[in-house]
Amino acid sequence: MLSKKAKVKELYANPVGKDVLDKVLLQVGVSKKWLLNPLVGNLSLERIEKMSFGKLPESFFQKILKLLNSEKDLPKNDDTPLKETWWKEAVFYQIYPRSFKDSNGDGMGDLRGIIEKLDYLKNLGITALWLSPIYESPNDDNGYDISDYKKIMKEFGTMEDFELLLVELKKRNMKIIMDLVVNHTSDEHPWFKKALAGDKKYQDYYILKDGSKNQVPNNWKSFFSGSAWRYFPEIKKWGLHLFSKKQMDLNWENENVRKEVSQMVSWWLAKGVDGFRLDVINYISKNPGLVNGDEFVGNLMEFTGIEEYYYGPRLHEYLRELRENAFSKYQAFSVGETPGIGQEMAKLLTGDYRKELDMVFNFDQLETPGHVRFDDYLYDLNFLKTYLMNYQENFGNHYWMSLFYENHDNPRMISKVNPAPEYRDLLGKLLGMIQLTLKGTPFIFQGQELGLINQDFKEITDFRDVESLNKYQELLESGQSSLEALKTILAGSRDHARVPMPWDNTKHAGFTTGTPWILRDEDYLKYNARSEIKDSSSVWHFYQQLITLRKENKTLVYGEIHFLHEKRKNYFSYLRKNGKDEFLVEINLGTTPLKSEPYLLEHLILSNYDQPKFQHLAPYEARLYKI
Ligand code: TEU
Ligand code: CA
Repeated sequence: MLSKKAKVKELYANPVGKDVLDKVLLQVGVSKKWLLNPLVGNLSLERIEKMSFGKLPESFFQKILKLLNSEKDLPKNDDTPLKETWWKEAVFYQIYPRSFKDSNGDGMGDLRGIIEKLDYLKNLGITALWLSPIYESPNDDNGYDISDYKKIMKEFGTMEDFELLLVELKKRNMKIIMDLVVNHTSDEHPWFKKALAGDKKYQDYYILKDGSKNQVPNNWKSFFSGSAWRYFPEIKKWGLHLFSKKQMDLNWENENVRKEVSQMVSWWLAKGVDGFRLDVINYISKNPGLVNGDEFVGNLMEFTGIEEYYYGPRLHEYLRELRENAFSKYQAFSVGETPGIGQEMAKLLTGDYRKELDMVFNFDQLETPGHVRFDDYLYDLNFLKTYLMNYQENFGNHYWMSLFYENHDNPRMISKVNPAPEYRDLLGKLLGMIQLTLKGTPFIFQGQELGLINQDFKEITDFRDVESLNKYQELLESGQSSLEALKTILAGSRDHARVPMPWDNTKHAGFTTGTPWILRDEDYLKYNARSEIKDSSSVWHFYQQLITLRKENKTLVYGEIHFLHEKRKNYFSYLRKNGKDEFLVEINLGTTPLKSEPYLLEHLILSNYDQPKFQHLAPYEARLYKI
C-alpha cells in the first residue's frame, strides 16, 4: 500500500501511478525527464504537499493514493511469442452512418447507402468496418443515446437492411464491428421511462439519488458542459448523466443491468457481427459513495469528478464478466474506447492473459503536451513520433495497439498539423504511411483516405453537435464574445468529422439528392472519391497501395520494429523485419528539407514525391524501401 511517505519514483513504479503522472505531465506540458531526475524522484508526497503551501490540498493526495492503491495487479512484461489473429491483420474503416451515404434522399446517410459503397471500400482494401451506432435513438447525441438496443434507427433503415448488409459483407469477405454504448442509455429508453413512472426495479438500473431540487448530489461535471446531474421532479430524484442531459448513466452495480447487456451483446453476435467497439467503457464502474471530485484534478483534466469513475474499482470484474458471458462464446473481438487510460492501464485492460478487452483506443496522441482539443494550435509531429516509439518499444507481445488519428469526435489531422494547402496531399500520404507500416491495427476514419481537412464553418448555426452547441453557450455565459467563442468551437468541434462524405463533384458532393442534415463546404469540388480514384497520384491511391502492401507482407503487421536515429528532430525512421524480409521507412516530419541516409533509390517502393532524390528528404516526404 502506498502512503503519503511514498516517493515520486515509487508512485512511478506503480502502473496506475505511472499513467497518472505521465498524463499530468502531458496536460501541463512538462517533460518526463523532469520527473526522473533523482531530486524530484526522491521527493515524498508529504514533502510535495508542504512545498505546495496549500495549493495542493490534502484531499488531492488522498485521491491519488486511493486510485493507485485500487490496482493490485502488475502487467506481465515477459517475452512471449506474438499470437496471430484476424483483428491484428485487419485494416479497419470507421463509418459514421449519418454522414456516409444517403440512399433515399432524406438528407441522412443510411444502411442502404453503406451497402452501395461496399465495393468502394473493398477496392480501397478495407477488411473490416466499425459502424458508429445505428440503433433506435432520439438523436440527442447522434445515436450515442440509445432508446432500443435491438432496433435499427428508423432514419437508417430496417433490420432487413442490416441483415442484407451482413450478407453483402460476407460476400466480400469483410468483417463488421458495432458500437456498444452501455455506459448510458437515452432518457427515452423504456427502462428509464419505467424508472420515471416510479418502478423501483428500473430505478435501480440508473444512478439516481434522492434529494431536493436545490441540492445537487456532487460537483461532477458533464462532458457536454454544466453539471453531470439532472433533476427529475416526478420522482424527486437526481439522475447522473456524464454526457448529455438525455444520456442517463446505467448502474452497473446492478446485476440485472449487466445481464441485460450480456444478453443484448450475445443477441447481436448470434446475428453474425464480429465484435464491438465499446463506448467510454472505462467509465462504467463509479466509486461507491459518489463523493465530490477533487477540484485540482478537475481543473487539470478539464472535467471534475473523473478520478471517481475513469478507472473504477469494479471495472476489471465487469469486463471479465461481459467477456465470459458474451464475447468469448462467439470468439468476438472487442476494442474499448478508454479516454484517459495510459499505457500501463491499457496493458491491464487488454493483456491476452487477462480475458478483458482485446484492444483499446487511447487518446494521448491526439494533442501535443499542454494542449486540449479546443485549443487553436499546430500539432508537432515530433510528438507523435515519440508517442508511437514509446508504444512500439514498450508494448510487449501480450498487448496490441490501435493506430488512428481521426474519428467522429475529432477534427481532421491534416488541419491540425499544417493547414497550408500545398502540403495537404503530402501530409495525408505521410500520415497513411505511418499508420499502415507500424505494429498495431489501423483504423481509418471515413474520408481520411481522401485527405480530407476541417470544414470551413462560418457561423454557429452551421454546427449540429450537442457538445459544440453547449460549449458555445457556456463560453458566452462565461463572458466571451460570440467571435471568441466561435473561434474555440471551430478549433475543436466534432462536426469537422461529421460533414457528408464527398463522393463526387455533383450537388451536395453526391452524398444525397435531398438536403443534407449538415452542410459541407465547397472542398468536395476538388476532393472527392470519384476524382481521386481517377487520379493515380491522389491520396486515395497512396492509401490503396499502402493497404495492399500491408496485406501482402505480414512483416508490416507482425515484424520486429527498430527505430533509427531516434533523436534526430523531424526525422522518423524505422525498420520492420521478419526473417529475410526487411522494410525501411524514412520520413521528414517537417517543412525543411533533410539530408537522409544513403539508401539506394532502387530499393524504394513507395514515396509521396514523384521524383525522390538520393540522400534528400523534401518537406513531409515519406518513403518506404524494401531491402
Ligand atoms: O466519446 C467519449 C469521449 O470521451 C469523447 O471522445 C467525447 O467526444 C469528448 O471527450 C467529449 O468531451 C464517446 C463517443 O465517441 C462520442 O461520440 C459520444 O458522444 C460519447 O462517447 C457519449 O456516448
Ligand atoms: Ca437516408
